[in-house]
Amino acid sequence: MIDIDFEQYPLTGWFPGHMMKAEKAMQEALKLVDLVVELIDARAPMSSRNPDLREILQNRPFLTVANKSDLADPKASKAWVEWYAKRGERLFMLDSRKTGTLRGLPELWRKVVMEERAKRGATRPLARPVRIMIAGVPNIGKSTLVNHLLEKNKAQVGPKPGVTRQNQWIPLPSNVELLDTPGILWPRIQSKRHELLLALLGNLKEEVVDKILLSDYLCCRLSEQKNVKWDVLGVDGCPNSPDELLEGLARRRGLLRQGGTPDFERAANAFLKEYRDGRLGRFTFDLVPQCGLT
Ligand SMILES: Nc1nc2c(ncn2[C@@H]2O[C@H](COP(=O)(O)OP(=O)(O)OP(=O)(O)O)[C@@H](O)[C@H]2O)c(=O)[nH]1
Ligand SMILES: [Mg+2]
Repeated sequence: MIDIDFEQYPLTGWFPGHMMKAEKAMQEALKLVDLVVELIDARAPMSSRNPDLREILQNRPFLTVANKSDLADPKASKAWVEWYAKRGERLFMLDSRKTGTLRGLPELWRKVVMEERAKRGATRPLARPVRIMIAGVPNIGKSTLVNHLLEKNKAQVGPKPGVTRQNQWIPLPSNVELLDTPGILWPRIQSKRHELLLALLGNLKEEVVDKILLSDYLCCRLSEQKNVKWDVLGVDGCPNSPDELLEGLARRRGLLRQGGTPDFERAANAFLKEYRDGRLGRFTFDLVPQCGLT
């Protein structure tokens, strides 16, 4: 296992103004919604949860959906679903790009809303569509999910954070209205490792994080995992250091500077891309807490 002290590097503190505005807009839209669905990342079911969200959303009925499960370790996903269940919460695992896995979701959400209404003493049926807010960190797939539930590309989607800039209501045929919201982070990410993990998952703006540092972090995290397809990168097994990996990758792919020295920056980008495209395997970076229910 490779170990590096990442805490020696300063936090970026990336929390752009539009997120603060988005948070306010979410708070205002709250009174209109019956249910909030938070999308988290199946690869990091703890670290990709916004710790402030439950407070922001007060007592609204709340569901958690772990997206991008196609990139997470299936065994770990099962363990996370069980862990949530022990706490009396249901966690759904989703690959929101696959329409098949989404079937029945709006109906289920509608049922949750009806149950909540009954618990709160409502006796009359709802005379309007059920309204559901889709919230979560940037680039987690909120708009992709909304489009696939609608079976039309109405919400703008893109492989970087900050694509959705405003709340957008999207009516579904099943008498459900979805509110697509801009992704938000929280202003106080406490540790560099946490920030690097979110950057690795694509939740932070690319430009704010040093690519070589991020690739060092990825190398460390993969060195903790089994079944990494290191051969895709042209190395035999887990390297001894991130530099060894990048140097091997650069030489193998001809990513060289003038004079034949390895181009670490381009190698880091290639490494990150292979991981993000899922070619190195499926990994979950947050472990289920072992003792007790925290
Ligand atoms: N592998 C994988 N990729 C996904 C999944 N869902 C969405 N994506 C990809 O993730 C990227 C971001 O998707 P968006 O739907 O724009 O994400 P968003 O949460 O709306 O992002 P913001 O509007 O920036 O907050 C796109 O490149 C999608 O194709 C999934 O389940 N698995
Ligand atoms: Mg979006």
